[in-house]
Amino acid sequence: MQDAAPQTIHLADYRPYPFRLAEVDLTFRLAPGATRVLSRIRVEPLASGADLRLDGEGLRLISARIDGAPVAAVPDATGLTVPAAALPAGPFLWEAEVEIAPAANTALEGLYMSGGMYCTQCEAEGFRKITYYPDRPDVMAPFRVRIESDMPVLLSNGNLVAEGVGWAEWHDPWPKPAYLFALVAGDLRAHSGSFTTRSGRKVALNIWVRPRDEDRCDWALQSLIRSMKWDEDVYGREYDLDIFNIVAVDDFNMGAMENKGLNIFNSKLVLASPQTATDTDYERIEAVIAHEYFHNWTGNRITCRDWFQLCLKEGLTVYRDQQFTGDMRSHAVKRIEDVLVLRARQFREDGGPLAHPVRPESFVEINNFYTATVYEKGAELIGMLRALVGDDGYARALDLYFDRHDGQACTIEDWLKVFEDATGRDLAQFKRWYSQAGTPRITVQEDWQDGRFTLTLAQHLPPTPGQPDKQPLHIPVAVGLLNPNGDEVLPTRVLELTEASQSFTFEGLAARPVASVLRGFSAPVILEHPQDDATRAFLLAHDTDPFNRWEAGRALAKQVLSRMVRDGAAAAPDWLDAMARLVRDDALDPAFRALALRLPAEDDMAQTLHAAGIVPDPDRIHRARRQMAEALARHLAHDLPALWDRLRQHGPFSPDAASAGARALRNAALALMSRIDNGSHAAEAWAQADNMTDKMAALGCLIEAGHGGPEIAAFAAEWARDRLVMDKWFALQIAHAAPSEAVAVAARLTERADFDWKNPNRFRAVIGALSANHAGFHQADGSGYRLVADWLIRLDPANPQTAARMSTAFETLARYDADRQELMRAELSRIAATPGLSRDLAEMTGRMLKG
Ligand code: B3K
Ligand code: ZN
Repeated sequence: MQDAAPQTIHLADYRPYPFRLAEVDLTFRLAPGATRVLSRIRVEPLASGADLRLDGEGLRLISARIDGAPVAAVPDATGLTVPAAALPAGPFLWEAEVEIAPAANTALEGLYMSGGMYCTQCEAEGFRKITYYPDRPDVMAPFRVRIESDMPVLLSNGNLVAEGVGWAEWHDPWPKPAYLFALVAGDLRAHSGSFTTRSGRKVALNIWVRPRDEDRCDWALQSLIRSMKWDEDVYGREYDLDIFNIVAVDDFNMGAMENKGLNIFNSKLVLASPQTATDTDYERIEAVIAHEYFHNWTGNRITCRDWFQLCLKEGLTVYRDQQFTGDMRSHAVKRIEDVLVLRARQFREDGGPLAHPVRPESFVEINNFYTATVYEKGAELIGMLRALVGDDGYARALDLYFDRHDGQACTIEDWLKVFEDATGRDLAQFKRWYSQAGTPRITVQEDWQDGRFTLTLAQHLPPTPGQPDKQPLHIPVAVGLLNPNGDEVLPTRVLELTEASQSFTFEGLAARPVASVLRGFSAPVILEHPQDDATRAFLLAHDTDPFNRWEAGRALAKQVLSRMVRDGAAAAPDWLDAMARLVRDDALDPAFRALALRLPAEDDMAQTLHAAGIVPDPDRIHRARRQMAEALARHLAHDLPALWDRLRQHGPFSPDAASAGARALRNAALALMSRIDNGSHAAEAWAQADNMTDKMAALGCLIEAGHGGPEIAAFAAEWARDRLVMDKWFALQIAHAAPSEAVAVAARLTERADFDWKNPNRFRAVIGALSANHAGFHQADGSGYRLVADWLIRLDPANPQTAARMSTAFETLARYDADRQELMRAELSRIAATPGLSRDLAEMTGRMLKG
């Protein structure tokens, strides 16, 4: 069915739904081409005179009845309306039967098929593709679901209440919005366990996968058990059903989905074995299992009033999963990783045409707002609130939130009010973080006079689309001071910046201190703190705040690299020496050292140069970064092979944080050595690798050294039948291709029979990897832009959501030179002009072209 004419939805237009749904009863008669869905809904009017409006898209209506009598409801493109005059005065029973075709559903939204199984994805507005329903998060109801199918395993939300051959009935007692509905039917195997909650409820846990994948589920199961325990220990939140099911599916638009009691996951975020998954996969699986589980309270028990409030559940749940990973692994390392992602994705978004507030005020397609801003910046806002009210205040506010709002659909106003009520603080100015888009810049000025040290902080929030003028924000800036000998003279203190410019004075200091500003990255801002190479090297060696220690090294590296890009300077000795000290410091966590050794990414440098008013040249950035790595490899020519030898692991593979950190450092050393040894260590590493982490690292180095042909072939021969491993194989070749070859490599890969482009993981592995190869995507002849645009146009009719998401490859267009900008605009215009373009992709290209 054709998309309805796109309409813009506004937060200001919110109106409560005029009916309550007391009970929802669904029967599914599953068949790939013609599934019948019968719904029986007890409806109670909340206001008189309201029409009954139900959402519905792509449904074939078979029958509709009210209290048993047929109603003449004529569906339109987005649903159907029963006029108030045709409704009984009091409560009534709505019954409808519709037909849908899951096998034809390539958009992977609503009920669809993946690898022969049925599954659903309803958030945000997919339930309307299953039956007629008020598909909005503030309409919550208990669901009873009967599934009829010859598939051996039949699952839905809640508890299993009855089953027989060819059918099963589920009941979810917790009122929920339709976006949390889920159904799965397939030939599945369970890897099972159990968890007993602190009040003694024994919960059956199942990870459902396709036959033969059962032996790759234990990490996910153990991650789930750790998450359940952690949420009890840290937030006092217990699980509330007798069963918790997770299902892995191969075709999935995102990572995973928190459906009540029946989470559905992209199989890449469930399945792990040492032979097939990297350390990064293991860490991500643990984090996403936790994230979806934590949604049970922050998202499901307390949900969003409307989709503008998405950050209410996503920002908070991301913040919770970040804390969890920090507790399981290392807070310092996790914070650095999170800030790297924030800068790479959210700052990038904030700096371009797609910038929007954490709580947007309008949208055309809500799926386009599952963004780094809503998620990652949303999480930063929680961290800032906590910095402002302290750990105790945060704990009190959260307890109040769960007490006051359990079972409700809430807003950001409700959220901030619990903080105000629990702590007595006024958060009116803080609230601007939710409505003003863009990344604030804070400039720092130091003054030292008569034993008084003054820091003057000034904030500026640049204009963003639709928001030319901004008000000052309430920003927690964590600061510490060090003595010139490296001792801390002022432990971390949170300064509250609320004015455009403000000074903070520190008295009683014997010598001019070195300031460590924005410790722990206490706010999502760009800090402009003029410090010379030597001061940054000093902080990298001495800062007591681990995040700022890393940050000093990063700022130094960026300073050095930007001089190399601009004037062809050589890698600065201060930086080389600082890196040498770090590599030799065995007291430092290897995972931390691995991160500190990682050079700034090319896209990050382009962003940094653009922010400094310089037009980035992707090829120059690429060359300078290579030279920087080579200079470091030469400088550490004696250290690296020794480090690499020393970190060799013996015994069976373990995915724990310490072992993963050692592998990360060892592979960082390998990557550097490979710059100057023509790949000889990488060849040795490849031959010895007994796990996927080391295999991928070695193969990447071989490709970059200009080798790897036979290894690429051997890898493909070994793993041809494993979709997840082959995704890595596709992506790796593009990620490590030289800039002038990346487009050709990607184009060649798209010609393979196993380039199953309708599978989002495979599409991302090729087209996403090309967009992420900075100098490859931005080839001056426009071939990178063209290939990506061709594939977005091809994907859009099949899967608008993934096409729209991948179109963000073009969001950085304003950074580059006039020729590249013109080429990128031409591709965006070509996409925009495609007949029948989806609402999703039309909104994205429209926003990018508008700028
Ligand atoms: N809530 C889902 C995301 C749904 C995306 C819809 N396009 C996963 C998550 O954030 O946990
Ligand atoms: Zn989430």
